[in-house]
Amino acid sequence: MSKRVEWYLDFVNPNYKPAKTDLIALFYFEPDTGISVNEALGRIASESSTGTWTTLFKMPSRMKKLQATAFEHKGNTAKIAYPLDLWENGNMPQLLSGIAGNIFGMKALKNLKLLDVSFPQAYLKSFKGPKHGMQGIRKMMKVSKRPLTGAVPKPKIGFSAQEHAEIGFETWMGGFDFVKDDENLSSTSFNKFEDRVKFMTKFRDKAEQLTGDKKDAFINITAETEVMKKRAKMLADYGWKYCMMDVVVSGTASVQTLRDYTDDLGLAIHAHRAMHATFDRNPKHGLSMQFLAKIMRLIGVTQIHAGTAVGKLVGSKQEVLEIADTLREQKIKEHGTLLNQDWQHIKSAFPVSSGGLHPGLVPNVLDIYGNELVLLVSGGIHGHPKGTRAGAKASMQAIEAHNSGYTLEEYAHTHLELKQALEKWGHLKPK
Ligand code: CAP
Ligand code: MG
Repeated sequence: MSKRVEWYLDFVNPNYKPAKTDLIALFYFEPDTGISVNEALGRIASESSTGTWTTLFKMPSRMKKLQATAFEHKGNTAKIAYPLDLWENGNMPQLLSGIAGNIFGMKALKNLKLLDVSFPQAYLKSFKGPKHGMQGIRKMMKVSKRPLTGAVPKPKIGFSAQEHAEIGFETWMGGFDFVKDDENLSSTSFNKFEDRVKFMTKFRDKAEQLTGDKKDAFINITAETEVMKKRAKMLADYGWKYCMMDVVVSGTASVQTLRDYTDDLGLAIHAHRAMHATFDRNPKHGLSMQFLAKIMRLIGVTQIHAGTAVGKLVGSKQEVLEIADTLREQKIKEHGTLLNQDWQHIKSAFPVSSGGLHPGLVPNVLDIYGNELVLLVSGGIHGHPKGTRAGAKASMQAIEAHNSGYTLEEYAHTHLELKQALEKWGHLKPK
Protein backbone atom coordinates (compact mmCIF):
# COMPACT_ATOMS: atom_id res chain seq x y z
CA MET A 1 0.00 0.00 0.00
CA SER A 2 1.71 3.26 -1.12
CA LYS A 3 -0.90 5.79 0.06
CA ARG A 4 -1.08 6.56 3.75
CA VAL A 5 -4.27 5.06 5.23
CA GLU A 6 -4.14 6.66 8.68
CA TRP A 7 -3.19 10.17 9.83
CA TYR A 8 -3.44 9.84 13.63
CA LEU A 9 0.22 10.80 14.13
CA ASP A 10 -0.57 14.23 12.63
CA PHE A 11 -2.26 14.95 15.99
CA VAL A 12 0.89 14.36 18.07
CA ASN A 13 3.56 17.07 18.47
CA PRO A 14 5.80 17.09 21.58
CA ASN A 15 7.17 20.50 20.54
CA TYR A 16 3.73 22.17 20.45
CA LYS A 17 3.41 25.11 22.83
CA PRO A 18 -0.28 25.56 23.71
CA ALA A 19 -1.83 28.94 22.94
CA LYS A 20 -3.24 30.91 25.91
CA THR A 21 -6.64 30.43 24.30
CA ASP A 22 -6.33 26.63 24.07
CA LEU A 23 -8.45 24.39 26.27
CA ILE A 24 -6.14 21.75 27.82
CA ALA A 25 -7.34 18.27 28.85
CA LEU A 26 -5.45 15.83 31.07
CA PHE A 27 -6.09 12.12 30.41
CA TYR A 28 -4.98 8.85 31.96
CA PHE A 29 -4.56 6.39 29.06
CA GLU A 30 -3.55 2.80 28.42
CA PRO A 31 -2.83 1.75 24.79
CA ASP A 32 -4.20 -1.66 23.76
CA THR A 33 -1.70 -4.42 22.99
CA GLY A 34 0.31 -3.60 19.86
CA ILE A 35 -0.59 0.09 19.90
CA SER A 36 2.28 2.53 20.56
CA VAL A 37 1.97 5.52 22.89
CA ASN A 38 1.90 7.96 19.97
CA GLU A 39 -0.65 5.89 18.07
CA ALA A 40 -2.84 5.98 21.20
CA LEU A 41 -2.33 9.71 21.79
CA GLY A 42 -3.03 10.48 18.13
CA ARG A 43 -6.33 8.63 18.35
CA ILE A 44 -7.44 10.48 21.48
CA ALA A 45 -6.59 13.89 19.99
CA SER A 46 -7.98 13.02 16.55
CA GLU A 47 -11.33 11.47 17.51
CA SER A 48 -12.05 14.28 20.02
CA SER A 49 -11.40 17.02 17.48
CA THR A 50 -11.35 16.86 13.64
CA GLY A 51 -10.05 13.41 12.76
CA THR A 52 -11.32 10.01 11.67
CA TRP A 53 -9.80 6.55 11.09
CA THR A 54 -8.60 7.09 7.54
CA THR A 55 -6.91 9.68 5.34
CA LEU A 56 -9.47 11.60 3.26
CA PHE A 57 -9.91 12.44 -0.39
CA LYS A 58 -10.19 16.17 0.42
CA MET A 59 -8.63 18.04 3.38
CA PRO A 60 -9.11 21.86 3.32
CA SER A 61 -5.89 23.39 4.67
CA ARG A 62 -7.82 25.48 7.26
CA MET A 63 -8.76 22.27 9.09
CA LYS A 64 -5.22 22.06 10.49
CA LYS A 65 -6.04 25.06 12.70
CA LEU A 66 -8.85 23.11 14.37
CA GLN A 67 -6.89 19.95 15.10
CA ALA A 68 -6.21 18.99 18.72
CA THR A 69 -2.58 18.28 19.61
CA ALA A 70 -1.23 15.71 22.05
CA PHE A 71 1.80 17.68 23.26
CA GLU A 72 2.98 16.07 26.48
CA HIS A 73 2.86 12.68 28.16
CA LYS A 74 4.40 11.38 31.34
CA GLY A 75 3.92 7.65 31.92
CA ASN A 76 0.20 7.03 31.48
CA THR A 77 -0.97 10.62 31.65
CA ALA A 78 -1.15 12.94 28.67
CA LYS A 79 -2.09 16.55 27.94
CA ILE A 80 -4.03 17.46 24.82
CA ALA A 81 -4.54 21.04 23.60
CA TYR A 82 -7.77 21.99 21.81
CA PRO A 83 -8.11 25.21 19.77
CA LEU A 84 -10.84 27.42 21.24
CA ASP A 85 -12.69 27.57 17.89
CA LEU A 86 -13.59 23.88 18.27
CA TRP A 87 -16.00 24.78 21.09
CA GLU A 88 -19.32 26.59 21.10
CA ASN A 89 -19.44 29.24 23.82
CA GLY A 90 -21.78 28.32 26.69
CA ASN A 91 -22.50 24.81 25.35
CA MET A 92 -21.46 22.19 27.94
CA PRO A 93 -23.12 19.20 26.19
CA GLN A 94 -21.03 19.93 23.08
CA LEU A 95 -17.82 20.01 25.10
CA LEU A 96 -18.67 16.60 26.56
CA SER A 97 -19.50 15.17 23.13
CA GLY A 98 -15.96 16.16 22.13
CA ILE A 99 -13.68 15.29 25.04
CA ALA A 100 -15.93 12.74 26.80
CA GLY A 101 -17.40 11.04 23.73
CA ASN A 102 -16.27 8.51 21.10
CA ILE A 103 -12.69 8.32 22.41
CA PHE A 104 -13.87 6.23 25.38
CA GLY A 105 -14.96 3.46 23.06
CA MET A 106 -11.84 3.20 20.88
CA LYS A 107 -10.48 -0.35 20.52
CA ALA A 108 -6.93 1.03 20.41
CA LEU A 109 -7.23 2.02 24.09
CA LYS A 110 -7.53 -0.48 26.91
CA ASN A 111 -8.48 2.29 29.37
CA LEU A 112 -9.02 6.05 29.27
CA LYS A 113 -9.95 8.48 32.03
CA LEU A 114 -10.54 12.22 31.67
CA LEU A 115 -8.94 13.66 34.82
CA ASP A 116 -9.18 17.44 34.46
CA VAL A 117 -9.59 20.29 31.99
CA SER A 118 -8.10 23.78 32.10
CA PHE A 119 -10.57 26.29 30.60
CA PRO A 120 -9.26 29.45 28.92
CA GLN A 121 -10.77 32.76 30.00
CA ALA A 122 -12.64 33.25 26.72
CA TYR A 123 -14.52 29.98 27.36
CA LEU A 124 -15.15 30.71 31.07
CA LYS A 125 -16.79 34.01 30.14
CA SER A 126 -19.64 32.19 28.38
CA PHE A 127 -20.87 30.55 31.63
CA LYS A 128 -22.60 32.11 34.66
CA GLY A 129 -21.00 30.17 37.51
CA PRO A 130 -22.69 29.97 40.93
CA LYS A 131 -25.32 32.60 41.77
CA HIS A 132 -24.14 33.35 45.31
CA GLY A 133 -20.68 31.88 46.03
CA MET A 134 -19.80 30.42 49.45
CA GLN A 135 -19.72 33.82 51.20
CA GLY A 136 -23.07 34.76 49.69
CA ILE A 137 -24.64 31.58 51.11
CA ARG A 138 -23.10 32.21 54.53
CA LYS A 139 -24.53 35.74 54.49
CA MET A 140 -27.95 34.46 53.38
CA MET A 141 -28.07 31.79 56.11
CA LYS A 142 -26.37 33.98 58.75
CA VAL A 143 -23.79 31.25 59.47
CA SER A 144 -20.34 32.79 59.59
CA LYS A 145 -17.77 30.16 60.54
CA ARG A 146 -18.97 26.61 61.17
CA PRO A 147 -19.96 24.22 58.36
CA LEU A 148 -23.54 24.53 57.14
CA THR A 149 -25.49 21.48 58.26
CA GLY A 150 -28.37 19.41 56.94
CA ALA A 151 -30.07 16.03 56.87
CA VAL A 152 -32.28 13.89 54.68
CA PRO A 153 -35.35 12.26 56.29
CA LYS A 154 -34.72 8.51 56.43
CA PRO A 155 -35.93 5.96 55.28
CA LYS A 156 -35.12 7.87 52.10
CA ILE A 157 -38.56 7.54 50.49
CA GLY A 158 -42.00 6.49 51.74
CA PHE A 159 -43.08 9.22 54.13
CA SER A 160 -46.16 11.30 53.39
CA ALA A 161 -45.52 14.99 52.70
CA GLN A 162 -46.67 15.84 56.23
CA GLU A 163 -44.52 13.16 57.90
CA HIS A 164 -41.54 14.33 55.80
CA ALA A 165 -42.03 17.92 56.94
CA GLU A 166 -42.48 16.89 60.59
CA ILE A 167 -39.08 15.13 60.47
CA GLY A 168 -37.71 18.23 58.81
CA PHE A 169 -39.02 20.32 61.72
CA GLU A 170 -37.25 18.05 64.24
CA THR A 171 -34.05 18.37 62.16
CA TRP A 172 -34.25 22.17 62.17
CA MET A 173 -35.08 22.29 65.89
CA GLY A 174 -31.99 20.19 66.58
CA GLY A 175 -29.96 23.08 65.15
CA PHE A 176 -29.45 22.08 61.51
CA ASP A 177 -29.71 24.71 58.77
CA PHE A 178 -31.14 22.54 56.00
CA VAL A 179 -33.45 19.63 55.29
CA LYS A 180 -32.63 17.77 52.08
CA ASP A 181 -34.83 15.56 49.92
CA ASP A 182 -33.26 12.28 48.99
CA GLU A 183 -32.01 11.81 45.45
CA ASN A 184 -34.82 9.44 44.47
CA LEU A 185 -37.67 11.51 45.96
CA SER A 186 -39.46 13.60 43.34
CA SER A 187 -43.28 13.73 43.33
CA THR A 188 -44.80 10.37 44.26
CA SER A 189 -48.41 9.36 44.95
CA PHE A 190 -47.71 9.39 48.70
CA ASN A 191 -45.55 12.55 48.74
CA LYS A 192 -46.52 15.00 46.00
CA PHE A 193 -44.02 17.80 45.36
CA GLU A 194 -46.64 20.54 45.84
CA ASP A 195 -47.84 19.04 49.14
CA ARG A 196 -44.27 18.67 50.41
CA VAL A 197 -43.48 22.31 49.60
CA LYS A 198 -46.57 23.52 51.48
CA PHE A 199 -45.94 21.42 54.60
CA MET A 200 -42.23 22.21 54.59
CA THR A 201 -43.02 25.94 54.31
CA LYS A 202 -45.34 25.74 57.32
CA PHE A 203 -42.75 23.97 59.47
CA ARG A 204 -39.88 26.15 58.22
CA ASP A 205 -41.72 29.29 59.32
CA LYS A 206 -42.45 27.70 62.72
CA ALA A 207 -38.82 26.61 63.20
CA GLU A 208 -37.50 30.06 62.20
CA GLN A 209 -39.90 31.73 64.60
CA LEU A 210 -38.98 29.44 67.50
CA THR A 211 -35.20 29.47 66.94
CA GLY A 212 -34.64 32.93 65.43
CA ASP A 213 -32.34 31.20 62.90
CA LYS A 214 -32.57 31.04 59.09
CA LYS A 215 -33.83 27.63 57.92
CA ASP A 216 -33.96 26.33 54.34
CA ALA A 217 -34.21 23.09 52.36
CA PHE A 218 -32.90 21.32 49.29
CA ILE A 219 -36.25 20.24 47.81
CA ASN A 220 -35.73 17.97 44.81
CA ILE A 221 -37.15 19.34 41.55
CA THR A 222 -35.62 16.58 39.38
CA ALA A 223 -37.97 15.79 36.47
CA GLU A 224 -38.43 16.76 32.80
CA THR A 225 -36.98 20.26 32.34
CA GLU A 226 -40.26 22.17 31.90
CA VAL A 227 -41.58 20.50 35.06
CA MET A 228 -38.36 21.42 36.89
CA LYS A 229 -38.87 25.06 35.93
CA LYS A 230 -42.41 25.01 37.33
CA ARG A 231 -41.20 23.38 40.55
CA ALA A 232 -38.38 25.92 40.92
CA LYS A 233 -40.89 28.75 40.48
CA MET A 234 -43.12 27.26 43.20
CA LEU A 235 -40.15 27.06 45.58
CA ALA A 236 -39.32 30.71 44.99
CA ASP A 237 -42.99 31.69 45.43
CA TYR A 238 -42.95 29.96 48.84
CA GLY A 239 -39.84 31.83 49.94
CA TRP A 240 -37.29 29.05 49.54
CA LYS A 241 -33.71 30.03 48.70
CA TYR A 242 -32.60 26.69 47.19
CA CYS A 243 -33.72 24.03 44.79
CA MET A 244 -32.10 20.59 44.46
CA MET A 245 -31.29 18.79 41.20
CA ASP A 246 -29.86 15.36 40.53
CA VAL A 247 -27.47 16.83 37.98
CA VAL A 248 -25.98 13.68 36.41
CA VAL A 249 -29.30 12.01 35.63
CA SER A 250 -30.71 15.36 34.47
CA GLY A 251 -27.76 16.17 32.22
CA THR A 252 -25.74 19.33 31.66
CA ALA A 253 -28.26 20.81 29.22
CA SER A 254 -31.01 20.89 31.84
CA VAL A 255 -28.64 22.12 34.55
CA GLN A 256 -27.78 25.04 32.27
CA THR A 257 -31.48 25.69 31.63
CA LEU A 258 -32.30 25.68 35.34
CA ARG A 259 -29.26 27.84 36.19
CA ASP A 260 -30.55 30.43 33.70
CA TYR A 261 -34.16 30.09 34.84
CA THR A 262 -33.41 30.29 38.59
CA ASP A 263 -31.11 33.30 38.17
CA ASP A 264 -33.94 35.83 38.31
CA LEU A 265 -35.61 33.81 41.09
CA GLY A 266 -32.40 34.11 43.14
CA LEU A 267 -32.42 30.36 43.84
CA ALA A 268 -29.24 28.50 44.77
CA ILE A 269 -28.83 24.99 43.32
CA HIS A 270 -27.92 21.98 45.45
CA ALA A 271 -26.44 19.39 43.07
CA HIS A 272 -26.83 15.74 44.01
CA ARG A 273 -24.46 13.58 41.97
CA ALA A 274 -26.38 10.26 41.92
CA MET A 275 -25.10 8.04 39.06
CA HIS A 276 -21.60 9.58 39.12
CA ALA A 277 -20.13 6.29 40.35
CA THR A 278 -21.06 4.63 37.04
CA PHE A 279 -18.23 6.59 35.40
CA ASP A 280 -15.86 7.94 38.08
CA ARG A 281 -15.25 4.97 40.37
CA ASN A 282 -12.79 3.09 38.13
CA PRO A 283 -9.39 4.83 38.55
CA LYS A 284 -8.41 3.80 35.01
CA HIS A 285 -11.54 4.52 32.96
CA GLY A 286 -14.28 7.15 32.72
CA LEU A 287 -14.47 10.74 33.97
CA SER A 288 -13.09 11.99 37.28
CA MET A 289 -15.44 13.36 39.94
CA GLN A 290 -13.32 16.51 40.06
CA PHE A 291 -14.02 17.04 36.34
CA LEU A 292 -17.75 16.65 37.03
CA ALA A 293 -17.46 19.08 39.95
CA LYS A 294 -15.55 21.52 37.73
CA ILE A 295 -18.13 21.65 34.94
CA MET A 296 -20.95 21.93 37.48
CA ARG A 297 -19.26 24.91 39.16
CA LEU A 298 -18.76 26.44 35.71
CA ILE A 299 -22.43 25.98 34.80
CA GLY A 300 -23.31 27.41 38.21
CA VAL A 301 -24.49 24.99 40.89
CA THR A 302 -24.06 26.39 44.42
CA GLN A 303 -22.77 23.14 45.89
CA ILE A 304 -22.20 19.51 44.91
CA HIS A 305 -21.57 16.27 46.80
CA ALA A 306 -17.83 15.60 47.04
CA GLY A 307 -17.51 12.61 49.36
CA THR A 308 -16.42 11.93 52.93
CA ALA A 309 -13.38 9.58 52.60
CA VAL A 310 -14.54 8.02 55.91
CA GLY A 311 -18.24 7.22 55.22
CA LYS A 312 -20.07 4.46 53.42
CA LEU A 313 -19.32 5.51 49.82
CA VAL A 314 -16.06 5.40 47.85
CA GLY A 315 -13.79 8.44 47.44
CA SER A 316 -10.24 8.74 48.80
CA LYS A 317 -8.98 11.63 50.94
CA GLN A 318 -6.83 12.87 48.02
CA GLU A 319 -9.82 12.78 45.67
CA VAL A 320 -11.99 14.65 48.19
CA LEU A 321 -9.32 17.32 48.65
CA GLU A 322 -8.89 17.80 44.88
CA ILE A 323 -12.66 18.15 44.44
CA ALA A 324 -12.76 20.66 47.31
CA ASP A 325 -9.94 22.70 45.72
CA THR A 326 -11.70 22.62 42.35
CA LEU A 327 -14.87 24.00 43.93
CA ARG A 328 -13.55 26.48 46.50
CA GLU A 329 -10.36 28.04 45.12
CA GLN A 330 -10.19 30.97 42.69
CA LYS A 331 -6.72 30.17 41.33
CA ILE A 332 -5.38 26.60 41.12
CA LYS A 333 -1.72 25.76 40.51
CA GLU A 334 -1.14 22.42 38.82
CA HIS A 335 -0.83 19.64 41.42
CA GLY A 336 -1.88 15.97 41.60
CA THR A 337 -4.43 15.49 38.84
CA LEU A 338 -5.43 19.20 38.84
CA LEU A 339 -4.35 21.47 35.99
CA ASN A 340 -3.76 25.21 36.34
CA GLN A 341 -7.03 27.11 36.48
CA ASP A 342 -7.77 30.80 37.02
CA TRP A 343 -11.54 30.95 37.67
CA GLN A 344 -11.76 34.70 36.88
CA HIS A 345 -15.39 35.86 37.47
CA ILE A 346 -16.70 32.40 38.43
CA LYS A 347 -17.76 32.34 42.10
CA SER A 348 -16.84 29.55 44.51
CA ALA A 349 -19.05 26.55 45.27
CA PHE A 350 -19.41 24.51 48.47
CA PRO A 351 -18.33 20.86 48.60
CA VAL A 352 -21.03 18.75 50.27
CA SER A 353 -19.89 15.91 52.51
CA SER A 354 -22.48 13.20 53.08
CA GLY A 355 -22.94 9.45 53.20
CA GLY A 356 -22.64 7.21 56.23
CA LEU A 357 -21.77 10.06 58.59
CA HIS A 358 -22.70 10.32 62.30
CA PRO A 359 -21.45 12.56 65.17
CA GLY A 360 -18.49 10.23 65.81
CA LEU A 361 -17.10 10.90 62.31
CA VAL A 362 -17.57 14.69 62.27
CA PRO A 363 -13.96 15.43 63.38
CA ASN A 364 -12.61 13.16 60.62
CA VAL A 365 -14.55 15.08 57.99
CA LEU A 366 -13.60 18.51 59.39
CA ASP A 367 -9.94 17.44 59.53
CA ILE A 368 -10.17 16.90 55.76
CA TYR A 369 -12.35 19.81 54.66
CA GLY A 370 -12.00 22.41 57.39
CA ASN A 371 -15.21 24.41 57.96
CA GLU A 372 -15.88 25.50 54.36
CA LEU A 373 -18.41 22.80 53.52
CA VAL A 374 -22.00 21.68 53.74
CA LEU A 375 -22.11 18.71 56.13
CA LEU A 376 -25.03 16.29 55.76
CA VAL A 377 -25.67 13.78 58.53
CA SER A 378 -28.84 11.82 57.79
CA GLY A 379 -29.01 8.24 59.08
CA GLY A 380 -26.54 9.54 61.64
CA ILE A 381 -29.20 11.73 63.30
CA HIS A 382 -32.41 9.74 62.71
CA GLY A 383 -30.69 6.68 64.18
CA HIS A 384 -29.79 8.49 67.43
CA PRO A 385 -31.13 6.63 70.50
CA LYS A 386 -33.22 9.68 71.42
CA GLY A 387 -34.39 10.53 67.88
CA THR A 388 -33.85 13.13 65.19
CA ARG A 389 -33.68 16.32 67.25
CA ALA A 390 -31.19 14.76 69.69
CA GLY A 391 -29.19 13.42 66.73
CA ALA A 392 -28.92 16.86 65.14
CA LYS A 393 -27.93 18.33 68.52
CA ALA A 394 -25.25 15.62 68.90
CA SER A 395 -23.84 16.51 65.45
CA MET A 396 -23.79 20.22 66.28
CA GLN A 397 -22.03 19.38 69.56
CA ALA A 398 -19.44 17.35 67.63
CA ILE A 399 -18.76 20.38 65.40
CA GLU A 400 -18.44 22.64 68.47
CA ALA A 401 -16.09 20.14 70.14
CA HIS A 402 -13.84 19.93 67.09
CA ASN A 403 -13.74 23.69 66.56
CA SER A 404 -12.98 24.33 70.26
CA GLY A 405 -10.13 21.79 70.35
CA TYR A 406 -11.85 19.16 72.53
CA THR A 407 -12.08 15.46 71.74
CA LEU A 408 -15.63 14.17 71.37
CA GLU A 409 -15.20 12.12 74.53
CA GLU A 410 -14.16 15.20 76.54
CA TYR A 411 -17.10 17.21 75.18
CA ALA A 412 -19.52 14.33 75.81
CA HIS A 413 -18.97 14.71 79.57
CA THR A 414 -21.07 17.88 79.43
CA HIS A 415 -23.20 17.19 76.31
CA LEU A 416 -25.67 14.34 76.77
CA GLU A 417 -26.83 13.94 73.14
CA LEU A 418 -23.23 13.55 71.95
CA LYS A 419 -22.56 11.05 74.75
CA GLN A 420 -25.57 9.00 73.64
CA ALA A 421 -24.44 9.08 69.98
CA LEU A 422 -20.95 7.88 70.94
CA GLU A 423 -22.46 5.07 73.01
CA LYS A 424 -24.28 3.81 69.89
CA TRP A 425 -21.79 4.41 67.07
CA GLY A 426 -18.48 5.40 68.66
CA HIS A 427 -16.22 6.25 65.68
CA LEU A 428 -17.65 3.56 63.39
CA LYS A 429 -16.76 3.87 59.69
CA PRO A 430 -19.78 2.25 57.94
CA LYS A 431 -19.41 0.34 54.67
C1 CAP B 1 -26.70 9.93 52.55
C2 CAP B 1 -27.48 9.98 51.25
C3 CAP B 1 -26.74 10.68 50.14
C4 CAP B 1 -25.35 10.20 49.91
C5 CAP B 1 -24.94 10.47 48.49
C6 CAP B 1 -27.88 8.59 50.79
O1 CAP B 1 -27.51 9.40 53.54
O2 CAP B 1 -28.69 10.71 51.41
O3 CAP B 1 -27.52 10.50 48.97
O4 CAP B 1 -24.53 10.92 50.76
O5 CAP B 1 -23.59 10.10 48.34
O6 CAP B 1 -28.95 8.51 50.18
O7 CAP B 1 -27.09 7.69 51.00
P1 CAP B 1 -26.80 8.88 54.90
P2 CAP B 1 -22.50 11.22 47.98
O8 CAP B 1 -26.20 10.09 55.58
O9 CAP B 1 -27.91 8.29 55.71
O10 CAP B 1 -25.77 7.88 54.51
O11 CAP B 1 -22.67 12.27 49.03
O12 CAP B 1 -21.20 10.46 48.05
O13 CAP B 1 -22.84 11.69 46.61
MG1 MG C 1 -29.42 10.25 49.47
